[in-house]
Amino acid sequence: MEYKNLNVEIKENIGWLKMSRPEALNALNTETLNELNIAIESLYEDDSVNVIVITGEGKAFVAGADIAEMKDMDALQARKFSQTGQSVFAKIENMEKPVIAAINGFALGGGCELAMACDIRIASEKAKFGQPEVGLGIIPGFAGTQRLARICGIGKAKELIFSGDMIDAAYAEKIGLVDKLVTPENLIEEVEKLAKKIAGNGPVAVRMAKNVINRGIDCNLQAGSYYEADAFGLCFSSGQPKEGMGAFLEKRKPSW
Ligand code: CO8
Repeated sequence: MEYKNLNVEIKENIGWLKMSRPEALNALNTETLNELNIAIESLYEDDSVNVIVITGEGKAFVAGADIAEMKDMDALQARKFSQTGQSVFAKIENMEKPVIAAINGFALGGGCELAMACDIRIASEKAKFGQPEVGLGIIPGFAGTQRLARICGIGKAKELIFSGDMIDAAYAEKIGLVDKLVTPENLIEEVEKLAKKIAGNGPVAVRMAKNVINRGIDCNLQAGSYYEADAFGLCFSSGQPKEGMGAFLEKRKPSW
């Protein structure tokens, strides 16, 4: 499918999804969110894709929700817009395939929220982060109040959200918002290296692991461990453990 505000490409089991609305620093309007929803769904359905990477074109990853579109919304339209973004980002978080955010530049407001919905955040040293919504008279609306507190802790979330401060990538890494920092020139290469590594592992095992980590974090240890044992058992229904362990014992690479 042709998208207006995204570029999607599949290469060697990796689905590359590039936010591509550079004239507005890739800001998320309704059209872009709807396209993102379709693209994510189609990469999920495509059996050749094991890992998804989301990145941005130009100097931004995503500079937030589209301020021009939001400005004249009434309360119900704003609520609907918030729910649309939340549901697309929940799809990214909940789908079983791993999603890496390759953060090339500004990740502000809805852009920071998009990055937080991804499983792993790798950022260029030039990237900038923040939840500047309160300066616009609004609050984060794509679940940023929830995910930032869970990722960085309640104090840091409040500091960033109340102040609206923009922070650099080094500080974002320090507070755990970024998992790995790389030079701008190496961003795609580093992300590709990780994506290929993940894509070469047992696909069912990787999906089960994502599922269990995500579900378990909302449970107590005992419930999460119980869920882990179920998922561990479920891996065996795919036949992939037999191949993975057989390959180890026969000193060869597994063929999934
Ligand atoms: N929305 C719409 N347009 C934008 C946005 C945005 N978020 N960000 C940048 N643009 C546009 C600019 O208006 C400008 O357009 P034009 O060339 O037509 O004037 C173009 O992109 C380039 O931007 P700048 O000239 O400002 O570029 P600079 O390099 O000078 O500055 C910044 C870059 C610092 C990123 C600056 O553009 C900026 O501060 N952008 C806004 C960042 C922001 O406040 N983001 C949060 C938005 S609110 C949000 O995300 C809420 C999410 C939850 C919504 C819930 C639903 C209700």
